[in-house]
Amino acid sequence: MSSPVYVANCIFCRIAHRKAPSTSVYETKYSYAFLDISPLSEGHTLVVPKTHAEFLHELSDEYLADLLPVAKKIAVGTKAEHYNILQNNGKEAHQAVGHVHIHVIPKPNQEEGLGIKWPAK
Ligand code: IU
Repeated sequence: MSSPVYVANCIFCRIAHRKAPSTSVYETKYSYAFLDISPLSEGHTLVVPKTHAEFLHELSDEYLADLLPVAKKIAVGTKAEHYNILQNNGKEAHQAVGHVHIHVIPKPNQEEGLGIKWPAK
């Protein structure tokens, strides 16, 4: 495993290294998943690599390879039948936070909701 890059003024570096608060959902050696502070739906989760990279193409394959399986695990854990997986790169693509992150956005049944219980098992 290559040494993780930690950028002290990056909020997602701080969250991934537990130096800023977040609601933890799941983690692996390479990735950290936490609830979005401004969720678009119940269970809206972000998956970030535990090393700093602003854009997807700047992230090493080692870290990149872990992100999608984690996003899948989160999506399955929500038990949502329908969901969005989103990942933005650059301001023109609506990236607001300059640290790679994958959005997992469950689409709950409007009547029943999801009743999500984190952390994911
Ligand atoms: P975007 O893909 O960069 O546009 O998404 C950034 C997301 O990060 C957005 O949904 C914010 O609500 C979320 N977020 C967060 O969960 N915690 C934070 O401290 C900050 C942003 I700053």
